[in-house]
Amino acid sequence: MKPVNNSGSPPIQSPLLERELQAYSEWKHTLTNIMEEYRVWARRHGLSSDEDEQRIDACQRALDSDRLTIAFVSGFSRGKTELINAMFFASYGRRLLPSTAGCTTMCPTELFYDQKAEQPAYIKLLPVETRLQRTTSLDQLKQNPASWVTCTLNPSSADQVANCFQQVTQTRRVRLEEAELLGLYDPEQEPPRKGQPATIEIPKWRHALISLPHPLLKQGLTIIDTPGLSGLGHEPEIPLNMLSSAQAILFVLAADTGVTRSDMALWQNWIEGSMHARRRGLMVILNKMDMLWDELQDDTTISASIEKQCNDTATILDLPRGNIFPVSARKGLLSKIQGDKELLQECGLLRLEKHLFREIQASCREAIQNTITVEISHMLEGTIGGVASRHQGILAQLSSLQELSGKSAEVIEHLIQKNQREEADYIQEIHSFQAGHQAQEPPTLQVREQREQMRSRLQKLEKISSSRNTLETRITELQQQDRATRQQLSTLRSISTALHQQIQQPTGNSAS
Ligand SMILES: Nc1nc2c(ncn2[C@@H]2O[C@H](COP(=O)(O)OP(=O)(O)OP(=O)(O)O)[C@@H](O)[C@H]2O)c(=O)[nH]1
Ligand SMILES: [Mg+2]
Repeated sequence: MKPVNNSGSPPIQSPLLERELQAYSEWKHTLTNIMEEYRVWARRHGLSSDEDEQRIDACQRALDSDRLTIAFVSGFSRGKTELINAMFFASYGRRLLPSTAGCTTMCPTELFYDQKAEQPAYIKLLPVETRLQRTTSLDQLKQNPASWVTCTLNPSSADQVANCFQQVTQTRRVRLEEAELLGLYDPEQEPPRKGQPATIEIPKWRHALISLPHPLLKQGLTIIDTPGLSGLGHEPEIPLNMLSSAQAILFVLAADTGVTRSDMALWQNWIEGSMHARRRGLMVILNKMDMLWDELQDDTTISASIEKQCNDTATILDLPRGNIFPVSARKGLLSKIQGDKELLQECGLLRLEKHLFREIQASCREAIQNTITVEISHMLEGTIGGVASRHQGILAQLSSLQELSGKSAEVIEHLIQKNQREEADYIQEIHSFQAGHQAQEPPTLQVREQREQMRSRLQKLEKISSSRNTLETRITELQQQDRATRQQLSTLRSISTALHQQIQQPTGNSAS
């Protein structure tokens, strides 16, 4: 895609964001691999259960579907869309999403990459008439392609993409009754005045889904652009759900006006309440900082007035000063497109981008760490515990058999010696007996009985000897099991260590 850039410098990409997201994806990939390694190993050693398999599946699905979501919220015309263009789409060399004076974005717009789609570059628009199907939630509507109007995007043409994006600004003029029926007009709040046309302008679309093969979106980033104040109020379900699931919310104000009454209402209605549940990821942007740049004032005076605006905003919204970011989205977009590094530094965008990614990565990692710690670490610990107690059992059995085996050896030795003595005595007796009788005389009854006793003793000895063999075989078996179980424990412990180390491992530069 050719950038529109007359300065000759290439447009500035967002290497920081791309690097960070790349590192984050690799971090998740390694976690998935460790779990898969465990799954294969556990199956081979007969240590896997259906429940364990399901846990691993659930964790891998969570890692797979994990998205970093950033939502932009403000009153109309504070510069949300321009900020999105500047932060993420400057490499297209032009303003990609429509940003003009007055109300521009008319419906909540989600930008992401749909890797499962056959044609992954599209814009899908939900007609406002679907508001008549009051029981149908956005999630249900998302499952029903027939409800949406789809346009295919050509990612190699920035102009074609930007033209298609213009649709999010579309409105329709309808009669007041129709607007009322759609829930977009309340005659009690705004009674029609005499002489005024009985029509009203309403958004043409309820929601826009944009899938674009863009490097950051492909890494799992989702960006949510919301319409100004009125749009949020019309579709409460959509922004509320989106805001609660977003890892970061950027609340945009204009630096020249500070916190206006309508900004305050929006803050109190939509953001403030969710702050308690949100430990991190809330940033307030003082946009249009360039409006405070004044050639007739020196740099120190300008910096002091910007700092004052930031401090005042922090006080009014009861936030730490570190959550307030003065930027100029317009100059940011321009500086990136023109490759002007000095202007990029001045416009405050780099500081915001760095902070933003540190925040969202940290909150995503926290969520993943919690899931994996709860699901997989517990499962691994359970398996290690099971194998360890089996090992203890093997060792106990081994020790008692070895003790027995020692005893049997003594007993057998004793018996053999006794038998040898008896045999010697017997032979001695026979010799003495034969000396007193004729050599060829048949053995007497007594001699026959003695021989029988001798034979029976020898049989007993053979039995003892064979049971000793069985005992030794069993001991050898147990010794083999001991070695195999030790090996299993060592493998399990190294998988567990690898998993924990990976969970704690910092990703990318911002984590350091
Ligand atoms: N001077 C200046 N103007 C800006 C800046 N950012 C945005 N604007 C202008 O402010 C106007 C509104 O910008 P948008 O990006 O459309 O604002 P928005 O918040 O998306 O507005 P809605 O979509 O209507 O809610 C446009 O004319 C922009 O060019 C900035 O940093 N400096
Ligand atoms: Mg906008």
